[in-house]
Amino acid sequence: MMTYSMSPKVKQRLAQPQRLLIDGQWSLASDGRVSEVFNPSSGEVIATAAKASASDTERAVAAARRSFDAGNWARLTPAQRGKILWRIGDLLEQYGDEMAELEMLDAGKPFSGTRHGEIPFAADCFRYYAGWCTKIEGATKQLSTVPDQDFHIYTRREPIGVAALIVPWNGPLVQAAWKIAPALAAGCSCVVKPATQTPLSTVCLAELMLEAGVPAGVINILLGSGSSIGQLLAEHPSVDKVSFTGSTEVGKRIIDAAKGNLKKVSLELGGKSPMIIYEDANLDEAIDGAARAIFSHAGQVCVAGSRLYVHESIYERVVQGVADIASRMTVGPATEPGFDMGPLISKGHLNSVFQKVEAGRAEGARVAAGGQLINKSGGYFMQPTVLADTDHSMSVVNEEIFGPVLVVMPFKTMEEVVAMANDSQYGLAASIWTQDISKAHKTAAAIKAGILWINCHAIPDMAVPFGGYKQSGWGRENGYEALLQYTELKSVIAKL
Ligand code: TAP
Repeated sequence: MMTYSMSPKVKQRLAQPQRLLIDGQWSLASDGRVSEVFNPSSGEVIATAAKASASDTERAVAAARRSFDAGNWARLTPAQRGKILWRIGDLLEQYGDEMAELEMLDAGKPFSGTRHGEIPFAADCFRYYAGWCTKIEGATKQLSTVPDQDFHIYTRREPIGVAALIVPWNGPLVQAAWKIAPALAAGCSCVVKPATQTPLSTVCLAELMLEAGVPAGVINILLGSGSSIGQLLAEHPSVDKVSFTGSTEVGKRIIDAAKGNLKKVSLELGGKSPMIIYEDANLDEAIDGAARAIFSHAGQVCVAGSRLYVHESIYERVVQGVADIASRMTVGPATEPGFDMGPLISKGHLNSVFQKVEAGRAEGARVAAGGQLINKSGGYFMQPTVLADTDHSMSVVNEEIFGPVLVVMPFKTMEEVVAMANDSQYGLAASIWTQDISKAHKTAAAIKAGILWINCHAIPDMAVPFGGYKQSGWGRENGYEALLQYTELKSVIAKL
Protein backbone atom coordinates (compact mmCIF):
# COMPACT_ATOMS: atom_id res chain seq x y z
CA MET A 1 0.00 0.00 0.00
CA MET A 2 1.25 3.50 -0.88
CA THR A 3 1.42 5.98 1.94
CA TYR A 4 -0.09 9.35 1.17
CA SER A 5 2.20 12.30 1.48
CA MET A 6 0.59 15.74 1.69
CA SER A 7 1.60 18.17 -1.07
CA PRO A 8 3.67 21.16 0.13
CA LYS A 9 0.90 23.61 -0.90
CA VAL A 10 -1.77 21.83 1.11
CA LYS A 11 0.60 21.35 4.05
CA GLN A 12 1.23 25.09 4.10
CA ARG A 13 -2.49 25.83 3.81
CA LEU A 14 -3.40 23.51 6.70
CA ALA A 15 -0.62 24.79 8.99
CA GLN A 16 -2.80 27.84 9.81
CA PRO A 17 -6.40 27.84 11.03
CA GLN A 18 -8.88 28.14 8.15
CA ARG A 19 -10.15 31.70 8.22
CA LEU A 20 -13.40 33.58 7.72
CA LEU A 21 -13.82 35.90 4.74
CA ILE A 22 -15.75 39.05 5.64
CA ASP A 23 -15.86 42.12 3.40
CA GLY A 24 -12.79 40.98 1.47
CA GLN A 25 -10.68 40.43 4.63
CA TRP A 26 -9.53 37.05 5.96
CA SER A 27 -9.75 36.78 9.74
CA LEU A 28 -9.98 34.45 12.70
CA ALA A 29 -13.16 34.38 14.79
CA SER A 30 -13.70 37.52 16.89
CA ASP A 31 -13.54 35.42 20.08
CA GLY A 32 -10.62 33.32 18.80
CA ARG A 33 -12.51 30.03 18.91
CA VAL A 34 -11.58 27.22 16.49
CA SER A 35 -12.96 23.78 15.69
CA GLU A 36 -10.98 20.73 14.63
CA VAL A 37 -11.19 19.29 11.13
CA PHE A 38 -10.83 15.50 10.85
CA ASN A 39 -9.63 13.24 8.07
CA PRO A 40 -12.35 10.54 7.95
CA SER A 41 -9.86 8.09 6.40
CA SER A 42 -7.63 8.14 9.49
CA GLY A 43 -9.61 9.82 12.28
CA GLU A 44 -6.74 12.32 12.65
CA VAL A 45 -7.07 16.05 13.13
CA ILE A 46 -5.67 17.63 9.96
CA ALA A 47 -6.51 21.29 10.51
CA THR A 48 -8.37 23.76 12.64
CA ALA A 49 -10.95 26.25 11.43
CA ALA A 50 -12.12 29.54 12.86
CA LYS A 51 -15.50 29.14 14.54
CA ALA A 52 -17.48 32.25 13.68
CA SER A 53 -19.27 34.05 16.49
CA ALA A 54 -22.61 35.86 16.40
CA SER A 55 -20.77 39.15 15.89
CA ASP A 56 -18.80 37.69 12.94
CA THR A 57 -22.13 36.62 11.47
CA GLU A 58 -23.49 40.15 11.91
CA ARG A 59 -20.41 41.59 10.19
CA ALA A 60 -20.66 39.15 7.28
CA VAL A 61 -24.35 39.86 6.71
CA ALA A 62 -23.72 43.62 6.98
CA ALA A 63 -20.89 43.38 4.43
CA ALA A 64 -23.09 41.44 2.02
CA ARG A 65 -25.92 43.94 2.55
CA ARG A 66 -23.65 46.93 1.94
CA SER A 67 -22.13 45.47 -1.20
CA PHE A 68 -25.56 44.60 -2.55
CA ASP A 69 -27.13 47.95 -1.74
CA ALA A 70 -24.13 49.76 -3.26
CA GLY A 71 -24.55 47.69 -6.43
CA ASN A 72 -20.89 46.60 -6.36
CA TRP A 73 -21.77 43.43 -8.21
CA ALA A 74 -25.32 43.69 -9.53
CA ARG A 75 -24.53 46.90 -11.40
CA LEU A 76 -21.63 45.43 -13.34
CA THR A 77 -22.82 44.68 -16.84
CA PRO A 78 -24.11 41.12 -17.26
CA ALA A 79 -21.18 40.41 -19.60
CA GLN A 80 -18.69 41.61 -16.95
CA ARG A 81 -20.28 39.32 -14.36
CA GLY A 82 -20.24 36.46 -16.86
CA LYS A 83 -16.53 36.90 -17.56
CA ILE A 84 -15.72 36.74 -13.84
CA LEU A 85 -17.82 33.60 -13.37
CA TRP A 86 -16.11 32.00 -16.37
CA ARG A 87 -12.73 32.88 -14.85
CA ILE A 88 -13.71 31.15 -11.58
CA GLY A 89 -14.33 28.01 -13.64
CA ASP A 90 -10.90 28.32 -15.27
CA LEU A 91 -9.19 28.86 -11.91
CA LEU A 92 -10.95 25.81 -10.46
CA GLU A 93 -9.44 23.70 -13.23
CA GLN A 94 -6.05 25.35 -12.76
CA TYR A 95 -6.06 24.64 -9.02
CA GLY A 96 -7.78 21.26 -9.53
CA ASP A 97 -5.04 19.14 -7.94
CA GLU A 98 -5.03 21.18 -4.75
CA MET A 99 -8.82 21.30 -4.63
CA ALA A 100 -9.15 17.53 -5.13
CA GLU A 101 -6.59 16.92 -2.38
CA LEU A 102 -8.63 19.10 0.00
CA GLU A 103 -11.86 17.22 -0.83
CA MET A 104 -10.02 13.95 -0.27
CA LEU A 105 -8.73 15.09 3.11
CA ASP A 106 -11.83 16.36 4.88
CA ALA A 107 -14.70 14.82 2.88
CA GLY A 108 -13.09 11.40 2.31
CA LYS A 109 -13.46 11.57 -1.47
CA PRO A 110 -10.88 9.54 -3.43
CA PHE A 111 -8.52 11.86 -5.33
CA SER A 112 -8.86 10.52 -8.86
CA GLY A 113 -12.66 10.51 -9.02
CA THR A 114 -12.80 14.03 -7.60
CA ARG A 115 -10.02 15.43 -9.81
CA HIS A 116 -11.62 14.09 -12.99
CA GLY A 117 -15.28 14.27 -11.92
CA GLU A 118 -16.30 16.83 -9.31
CA ILE A 119 -13.64 19.47 -10.04
CA PRO A 120 -14.49 19.84 -13.75
CA PHE A 121 -18.18 19.58 -12.87
CA ALA A 122 -17.90 22.46 -10.38
CA ALA A 123 -15.90 24.45 -12.96
CA ASP A 124 -18.60 23.81 -15.56
CA CYS A 125 -21.23 24.97 -13.08
CA PHE A 126 -19.58 28.43 -12.99
CA ARG A 127 -19.27 28.41 -16.80
CA TYR A 128 -22.90 27.35 -17.23
CA TYR A 129 -24.13 30.26 -15.11
CA ALA A 130 -21.58 32.61 -16.73
CA GLY A 131 -23.61 32.08 -19.90
CA TRP A 132 -26.90 32.90 -18.18
CA CYS A 133 -25.72 36.35 -16.95
CA THR A 134 -26.51 37.93 -20.32
CA LYS A 135 -29.81 36.08 -20.71
CA ILE A 136 -31.79 37.10 -17.64
CA GLU A 137 -34.87 38.58 -19.25
CA GLY A 138 -38.28 40.03 -18.54
CA ALA A 139 -41.23 40.15 -20.94
CA THR A 140 -43.57 42.71 -22.44
CA LYS A 141 -47.31 42.38 -21.81
CA GLN A 142 -50.50 43.84 -23.21
CA LEU A 143 -53.24 45.38 -21.10
CA SER A 144 -56.89 44.36 -21.55
CA THR A 145 -58.46 46.16 -18.61
CA VAL A 146 -58.21 49.77 -19.93
CA PRO A 147 -59.36 50.21 -23.56
CA ASP A 148 -58.39 53.04 -25.94
CA GLN A 149 -55.24 54.15 -24.13
CA ASP A 150 -51.57 53.47 -24.66
CA PHE A 151 -49.61 51.52 -22.10
CA HIS A 152 -46.14 50.05 -22.00
CA ILE A 153 -45.98 47.04 -19.70
CA TYR A 154 -42.99 44.95 -18.92
CA THR A 155 -41.51 42.62 -16.30
CA ARG A 156 -38.01 42.81 -14.84
CA ARG A 157 -35.98 40.07 -13.17
CA GLU A 158 -33.99 41.64 -10.34
CA PRO A 159 -31.49 40.00 -7.98
CA ILE A 160 -33.18 38.94 -4.77
CA GLY A 161 -30.53 40.57 -2.53
CA VAL A 162 -28.43 38.92 0.17
CA ALA A 163 -28.38 35.12 -0.11
CA ALA A 164 -27.30 32.82 2.74
CA LEU A 165 -26.00 29.56 1.28
CA ILE A 166 -25.79 26.64 3.72
CA VAL A 167 -23.88 23.65 2.38
CA PRO A 168 -23.58 20.02 3.62
CA TRP A 169 -20.49 17.82 4.00
CA ASN A 170 -21.19 15.17 1.40
CA GLY A 171 -20.32 17.28 -1.66
CA PRO A 172 -18.65 20.38 -0.26
CA LEU A 173 -17.31 21.85 -3.48
CA VAL A 174 -20.03 20.90 -5.95
CA GLN A 175 -22.89 21.78 -3.61
CA ALA A 176 -21.28 25.15 -2.87
CA ALA A 177 -20.85 25.79 -6.62
CA TRP A 178 -24.50 24.84 -7.28
CA LYS A 179 -25.56 27.66 -4.95
CA ILE A 180 -22.87 30.32 -5.43
CA ALA A 181 -22.83 30.31 -9.25
CA PRO A 182 -26.55 31.02 -9.83
CA ALA A 183 -26.64 33.50 -6.93
CA LEU A 184 -23.74 35.47 -8.43
CA ALA A 185 -25.15 35.19 -11.96
CA ALA A 186 -28.38 36.77 -10.71
CA GLY A 187 -26.42 39.62 -9.07
CA CYS A 188 -26.82 38.63 -5.39
CA SER A 189 -24.31 39.10 -2.59
CA CYS A 190 -23.66 35.91 -0.61
CA VAL A 191 -22.78 34.58 2.82
CA VAL A 192 -21.67 30.96 2.50
CA LYS A 193 -21.60 28.51 5.41
CA PRO A 194 -20.00 25.13 4.67
CA ALA A 195 -20.50 22.15 7.01
CA THR A 196 -18.31 22.10 10.11
CA GLN A 197 -16.68 18.86 8.95
CA THR A 198 -15.71 20.13 5.48
CA PRO A 199 -14.54 23.76 5.31
CA LEU A 200 -11.33 23.26 3.29
CA SER A 201 -12.46 23.44 -0.34
CA THR A 202 -14.86 26.33 0.38
CA VAL A 203 -12.03 28.49 1.72
CA CYS A 204 -9.91 27.67 -1.34
CA LEU A 205 -12.85 28.40 -3.67
CA ALA A 206 -13.38 31.79 -2.00
CA GLU A 207 -9.72 32.66 -2.66
CA LEU A 208 -10.21 31.80 -6.32
CA MET A 209 -13.37 33.92 -6.47
CA LEU A 210 -11.48 36.96 -5.16
CA GLU A 211 -8.66 36.27 -7.63
CA ALA A 212 -11.21 36.07 -10.45
CA GLY A 213 -12.50 39.54 -9.56
CA VAL A 214 -15.57 39.06 -7.36
CA PRO A 215 -15.67 42.35 -5.36
CA ALA A 216 -15.12 42.50 -1.59
CA GLY A 217 -18.31 41.93 0.38
CA VAL A 218 -20.07 40.09 -2.45
CA ILE A 219 -18.75 36.75 -1.26
CA ASN A 220 -18.37 36.15 2.49
CA ILE A 221 -17.45 32.86 4.14
CA LEU A 222 -18.51 31.91 7.66
CA LEU A 223 -17.09 28.71 9.16
CA GLY A 224 -18.70 27.26 12.25
CA SER A 225 -21.68 25.58 13.75
CA GLY A 226 -24.95 25.24 11.88
CA SER A 227 -27.09 25.27 15.00
CA SER A 228 -25.65 28.66 15.99
CA ILE A 229 -24.47 30.71 13.00
CA GLY A 230 -26.48 28.74 10.41
CA GLN A 231 -29.57 29.38 12.47
CA LEU A 232 -28.66 33.09 12.80
CA LEU A 233 -28.33 33.38 9.02
CA ALA A 234 -31.72 31.73 8.50
CA GLU A 235 -33.30 34.13 11.02
CA HIS A 236 -31.48 37.29 9.99
CA PRO A 237 -33.75 40.17 8.86
CA SER A 238 -31.11 41.46 6.40
CA VAL A 239 -30.92 38.13 4.60
CA ASP A 240 -33.40 37.95 1.71
CA LYS A 241 -32.98 34.34 0.70
CA VAL A 242 -31.65 31.14 2.20
CA SER A 243 -30.66 28.13 0.14
CA PHE A 244 -30.02 25.02 2.21
CA THR A 245 -28.94 21.46 1.45
CA GLY A 246 -28.95 18.88 4.21
CA SER A 247 -31.31 16.89 6.39
CA THR A 248 -35.09 17.23 6.26
CA GLU A 249 -35.11 17.85 10.02
CA VAL A 250 -32.83 20.92 9.74
CA GLY A 251 -34.70 22.03 6.60
CA LYS A 252 -37.86 22.35 8.73
CA ARG A 253 -35.91 24.39 11.30
CA ILE A 254 -34.79 26.72 8.51
CA ILE A 255 -38.41 27.28 7.46
CA ASP A 256 -39.30 28.24 11.04
CA ALA A 257 -36.28 30.53 11.33
CA ALA A 258 -37.03 32.23 7.99
CA LYS A 259 -40.55 33.24 9.08
CA GLY A 260 -39.45 36.50 10.74
CA ASN A 261 -38.92 38.44 7.52
CA LEU A 262 -40.52 35.83 5.23
CA LYS A 263 -37.25 35.41 3.39
CA LYS A 264 -37.43 33.15 0.37
CA VAL A 265 -36.30 29.58 1.08
CA SER A 266 -35.10 26.80 -1.16
CA LEU A 267 -34.32 23.39 0.30
CA GLU A 268 -32.61 20.32 -1.10
CA LEU A 269 -33.22 17.68 1.55
CA GLY A 270 -33.07 13.97 2.15
CA GLY A 271 -34.12 11.07 -0.01
CA LYS A 272 -34.80 7.34 -0.01
CA SER A 273 -34.68 6.93 -3.74
CA PRO A 274 -36.22 3.81 -5.28
CA MET A 275 -34.74 1.82 -8.16
CA ILE A 276 -37.11 -0.45 -10.08
CA ILE A 277 -35.76 -3.37 -12.09
CA TYR A 278 -38.35 -4.92 -14.40
CA GLU A 279 -38.05 -8.49 -15.65
CA ASP A 280 -37.08 -7.34 -19.17
CA ALA A 281 -34.15 -5.16 -18.05
CA ASN A 282 -30.62 -5.72 -19.28
CA LEU A 283 -29.73 -7.46 -16.04
CA ASP A 284 -25.96 -7.09 -16.14
CA GLU A 285 -26.31 -3.34 -16.60
CA ALA A 286 -29.09 -3.03 -14.03
CA ILE A 287 -27.21 -5.00 -11.35
CA ASP A 288 -24.02 -3.04 -11.93
CA GLY A 289 -25.97 0.25 -12.04
CA ALA A 290 -27.84 -0.52 -8.81
CA ALA A 291 -24.58 -1.28 -7.00
CA ARG A 292 -23.01 1.96 -8.22
CA ALA A 293 -26.13 3.92 -7.30
CA ILE A 294 -25.91 2.93 -3.64
CA PHE A 295 -22.19 2.46 -3.00
CA SER A 296 -20.80 5.60 -4.71
CA HIS A 297 -19.28 7.86 -2.03
CA ALA A 298 -20.29 5.18 0.51
CA GLY A 299 -23.97 6.00 -0.02
CA GLN A 300 -23.54 9.54 1.30
CA VAL A 301 -25.34 11.01 -1.68
CA CYS A 302 -28.81 12.57 -1.50
CA VAL A 303 -29.96 10.71 -4.65
CA ALA A 304 -28.33 7.38 -3.68
CA GLY A 305 -30.48 4.50 -4.91
CA SER A 306 -31.18 3.08 -1.47
CA ARG A 307 -34.40 1.10 -2.09
CA LEU A 308 -34.28 -1.60 -4.77
CA TYR A 309 -37.50 -3.17 -6.09
CA VAL A 310 -36.98 -6.22 -8.30
CA HIS A 311 -39.56 -8.16 -10.29
CA GLU A 312 -40.20 -11.44 -8.46
CA SER A 313 -39.09 -13.54 -11.47
CA ILE A 314 -35.52 -12.20 -11.27
CA TYR A 315 -35.41 -11.27 -7.59
CA GLU A 316 -32.92 -13.88 -6.31
CA ARG A 317 -30.63 -13.36 -9.30
CA VAL A 318 -30.48 -9.60 -8.74
CA VAL A 319 -30.02 -9.88 -4.96
CA GLN A 320 -27.16 -12.32 -5.56
CA GLY A 321 -25.66 -10.12 -8.29
CA VAL A 322 -25.61 -6.94 -6.19
CA ALA A 323 -24.45 -8.88 -3.11
CA ASP A 324 -21.57 -10.38 -5.12
CA ILE A 325 -20.46 -6.90 -6.22
CA ALA A 326 -20.73 -5.61 -2.63
CA SER A 327 -18.68 -8.53 -1.31
CA ARG A 328 -15.94 -7.99 -3.90
CA MET A 329 -15.63 -4.24 -3.26
CA THR A 330 -12.51 -3.03 -1.50
CA VAL A 331 -12.92 -0.42 1.21
CA GLY A 332 -10.13 1.81 2.50
CA PRO A 333 -8.69 5.28 2.96
CA ALA A 334 -9.55 7.87 0.33
CA THR A 335 -5.92 8.95 0.62
CA GLU A 336 -4.75 5.66 -0.92
CA PRO A 337 -5.54 4.91 -4.57
CA GLY A 338 -7.30 1.76 -5.70
CA PHE A 339 -10.11 1.29 -3.18
CA ASP A 340 -13.66 0.98 -4.49
CA MET A 341 -15.17 2.77 -1.50
CA GLY A 342 -13.88 5.28 1.05
CA PRO A 343 -14.90 6.22 4.58
CA LEU A 344 -18.04 7.67 6.11
CA ILE A 345 -17.76 11.28 7.18
CA SER A 346 -17.44 10.85 10.97
CA LYS A 347 -17.42 8.37 13.79
CA GLY A 348 -20.88 9.56 14.87
CA HIS A 349 -22.29 9.04 11.39
CA LEU A 350 -20.63 5.61 11.10
CA ASN A 351 -22.25 4.52 14.37
CA SER A 352 -25.63 5.86 13.26
CA VAL A 353 -25.44 3.90 9.97
CA PHE A 354 -24.38 0.73 11.80
CA GLN A 355 -27.20 1.08 14.35
CA LYS A 356 -29.71 1.39 11.52
CA VAL A 357 -28.38 -1.80 9.92
CA GLU A 358 -28.63 -3.58 13.29
CA ALA A 359 -32.23 -2.39 13.61
CA GLY A 360 -32.96 -3.82 10.14
CA ARG A 361 -31.41 -7.13 11.13
CA ALA A 362 -33.53 -7.21 14.30
CA GLU A 363 -36.65 -6.42 12.25
CA GLY A 364 -36.02 -9.53 10.11
CA ALA A 365 -34.00 -8.33 7.12
CA ARG A 366 -31.67 -10.92 5.57
CA VAL A 367 -28.07 -9.70 5.33
CA ALA A 368 -27.07 -10.75 1.80
CA ALA A 369 -23.75 -8.89 2.00
CA GLY A 370 -21.75 -6.81 4.47
CA GLY A 371 -23.36 -5.49 7.62
CA GLN A 372 -20.15 -5.00 9.61
CA LEU A 373 -17.85 -2.14 10.54
CA ILE A 374 -14.30 -2.30 9.21
CA ASN A 375 -11.46 -1.50 11.56
CA LYS A 376 -8.77 0.03 9.37
CA SER A 377 -6.21 2.81 9.76
CA GLY A 378 -8.30 4.64 12.38
CA GLY A 379 -10.89 5.70 9.75
CA TYR A 380 -14.67 5.36 9.63
CA PHE A 381 -15.34 2.38 7.40
CA MET A 382 -18.37 0.19 6.83
CA GLN A 383 -18.86 -2.80 4.56
CA PRO A 384 -21.09 -2.29 1.51
CA THR A 385 -24.30 -3.83 2.80
CA VAL A 386 -27.26 -5.49 1.08
CA LEU A 387 -30.37 -6.22 3.15
CA ALA A 388 -32.79 -8.52 1.31
CA ASP A 389 -36.38 -9.59 2.10
CA THR A 390 -37.20 -6.24 3.66
CA ASP A 391 -40.67 -4.65 3.73
CA HIS A 392 -42.31 -1.31 4.34
CA SER A 393 -42.89 -1.94 8.05
CA MET A 394 -39.11 -1.76 8.64
CA SER A 395 -37.20 1.36 9.65
CA VAL A 396 -34.39 0.52 7.18
CA VAL A 397 -36.91 0.89 4.36
CA ASN A 398 -38.49 4.11 5.62
CA GLU A 399 -35.57 6.10 7.04
CA GLU A 400 -32.75 7.74 5.12
CA ILE A 401 -29.55 5.94 6.18
CA PHE A 402 -27.06 8.00 4.11
CA GLY A 403 -24.58 5.15 4.07
CA PRO A 404 -23.66 2.13 1.93
CA VAL A 405 -26.83 0.20 2.74
CA LEU A 406 -29.27 -1.15 0.15
CA VAL A 407 -32.67 -2.64 0.99
CA VAL A 408 -34.20 -5.01 -1.58
CA MET A 409 -37.83 -6.07 -2.08
CA PRO A 410 -39.68 -8.13 -4.73
CA PHE A 411 -42.76 -6.95 -6.68
CA LYS A 412 -45.28 -8.47 -9.07
CA THR A 413 -46.86 -5.65 -11.13
CA MET A 414 -46.22 -2.06 -12.26
CA GLU A 415 -49.15 -0.80 -10.14
CA GLU A 416 -47.76 -2.54 -7.07
CA VAL A 417 -44.21 -1.27 -7.51
CA VAL A 418 -45.33 2.32 -8.20
CA ALA A 419 -47.35 2.25 -4.96
CA MET A 420 -44.34 0.89 -3.06
CA ALA A 421 -41.95 3.43 -4.59
CA ASN A 422 -44.31 6.27 -3.69
CA ASP A 423 -44.83 4.98 -0.16
CA SER A 424 -42.20 7.32 1.31
CA GLN A 425 -42.05 10.74 2.94
CA TYR A 426 -39.32 11.53 0.40
CA GLY A 427 -39.51 12.18 -3.35
CA LEU A 428 -36.08 13.19 -4.56
CA ALA A 429 -35.09 10.74 -7.29
CA ALA A 430 -35.75 7.29 -8.79
CA SER A 431 -34.48 5.02 -11.52
CA ILE A 432 -36.28 2.54 -13.77
CA TRP A 433 -34.54 -0.32 -15.51
CA THR A 434 -36.36 -1.89 -18.47
CA GLN A 435 -36.09 -2.26 -22.25
CA ASP A 436 -39.80 -1.53 -22.73
CA ILE A 437 -39.99 2.22 -23.45
CA SER A 438 -43.70 2.37 -22.85
CA LYS A 439 -43.36 0.80 -19.39
CA ALA A 440 -40.39 3.06 -18.65
CA HIS A 441 -42.22 6.32 -19.41
CA LYS A 442 -45.50 5.23 -17.78
CA THR A 443 -43.59 4.41 -14.61
CA ALA A 444 -41.63 7.69 -14.80
CA ALA A 445 -44.90 9.62 -14.99
CA ALA A 446 -46.35 7.78 -11.98
CA ILE A 447 -43.41 8.15 -9.60
CA LYS A 448 -43.56 11.19 -7.32
CA ALA A 449 -39.95 12.37 -7.49
CA GLY A 450 -38.08 15.41 -8.81
CA ILE A 451 -35.66 13.52 -11.06
CA LEU A 452 -36.10 10.19 -12.80
CA TRP A 453 -33.46 8.17 -14.61
CA ILE A 454 -34.18 5.39 -17.08
CA ASN A 455 -31.53 2.67 -17.43
CA CYS A 456 -29.03 4.79 -15.49
CA HIS A 457 -28.86 6.49 -12.09
CA ALA A 458 -27.47 9.74 -10.70
CA ILE A 459 -26.30 11.20 -14.02
CA PRO A 460 -26.20 14.96 -13.27
CA ASP A 461 -26.08 17.90 -15.66
CA MET A 462 -26.00 21.61 -15.00
CA ALA A 463 -28.88 22.17 -17.44
CA VAL A 464 -31.18 19.68 -15.70
CA PRO A 465 -33.22 20.90 -12.71
CA PHE A 466 -32.56 18.93 -9.54
CA GLY A 467 -34.70 18.82 -6.39
CA GLY A 468 -37.46 17.05 -4.61
CA TYR A 469 -41.17 16.37 -4.25
CA LYS A 470 -42.71 15.92 -0.79
CA GLN A 471 -40.26 16.18 2.13
CA SER A 472 -37.24 16.14 -0.18
CA GLY A 473 -37.41 19.88 -0.53
CA TRP A 474 -38.60 23.12 -2.03
CA GLY A 475 -37.39 24.54 -5.33
CA ARG A 476 -34.73 23.27 -7.69
CA GLU A 477 -30.97 23.51 -8.09
CA ASN A 478 -29.34 23.73 -11.54
CA GLY A 479 -30.73 24.97 -14.82
CA TYR A 480 -32.48 28.29 -15.42
CA GLU A 481 -34.93 27.29 -12.67
CA ALA A 482 -32.23 27.66 -9.97
CA LEU A 483 -31.21 31.07 -11.31
CA LEU A 484 -34.81 32.31 -11.11
CA GLN A 485 -34.86 31.42 -7.41
CA TYR A 486 -32.21 34.11 -6.82
CA THR A 487 -34.38 36.76 -8.50
CA GLU A 488 -37.52 38.74 -7.75
CA LEU A 489 -40.02 39.43 -10.53
CA LYS A 490 -41.25 43.01 -10.91
CA SER A 491 -44.11 44.15 -13.18
CA VAL A 492 -44.14 47.74 -14.49
CA ILE A 493 -47.32 49.26 -15.97
CA ALA A 494 -46.72 52.66 -17.64
CA LYS A 495 -49.47 54.84 -19.09
CA LEU A 496 -47.98 56.63 -22.09
P1 TAP B 1 -27.46 18.82 8.62
O1 TAP B 1 -27.42 18.91 10.09
O2 TAP B 1 -28.74 19.00 7.90
O3 TAP B 1 -26.34 19.85 8.07
C1 TAP B 1 -26.31 20.43 6.80
C2 TAP B 1 -25.79 21.87 6.91
O4 TAP B 1 -26.70 22.64 7.70
C3 TAP B 1 -24.44 22.01 7.60
O5 TAP B 1 -23.75 23.11 7.06
C4 TAP B 1 -24.86 22.30 9.03
O6 TAP B 1 -23.86 22.91 9.80
C5 TAP B 1 -26.03 23.22 8.81
N1 TAP B 1 -26.98 23.30 9.93
C6 TAP B 1 -27.17 22.41 10.93
N2 TAP B 1 -28.14 22.87 11.76
C7 TAP B 1 -28.56 24.07 11.29
C8 TAP B 1 -29.54 25.02 11.69
N3 TAP B 1 -30.30 24.84 12.77
N4 TAP B 1 -29.70 26.13 10.95
C9 TAP B 1 -28.98 26.34 9.85
N5 TAP B 1 -28.02 25.48 9.42
C10 TAP B 1 -27.82 24.34 10.11
O7 TAP B 1 -26.91 17.44 8.15
P2 TAP B 1 -25.85 16.52 8.93
O8 TAP B 1 -26.03 16.50 10.40
O9 TAP B 1 -24.55 16.96 8.45
O10 TAP B 1 -26.31 15.10 8.44
C11 TAP B 1 -27.45 14.48 9.04
C12 TAP B 1 -28.24 13.76 8.01
O11 TAP B 1 -28.67 14.69 7.01
C13 TAP B 1 -27.47 12.72 7.22
O12 TAP B 1 -27.37 11.53 7.90
C14 TAP B 1 -28.30 12.65 5.98
O13 TAP B 1 -29.40 11.81 6.22
C15 TAP B 1 -28.77 14.05 5.77
N6 TAP B 1 -27.95 14.80 4.81
C16 TAP B 1 -28.50 15.04 3.63
C17 TAP B 1 -27.77 15.71 2.67
C18 TAP B 1 -28.38 16.00 1.34
S1 TAP B 1 -27.42 16.28 0.09
N7 TAP B 1 -29.67 16.04 1.18
C19 TAP B 1 -26.47 16.16 2.93
C20 TAP B 1 -25.94 15.93 4.20
C21 TAP B 1 -26.70 15.24 5.12
P3 TAP B 1 -22.91 22.00 10.75
O14 TAP B 1 -22.11 21.17 9.84
O15 TAP B 1 -22.11 22.99 11.49
O16 TAP B 1 -23.83 21.20 11.62
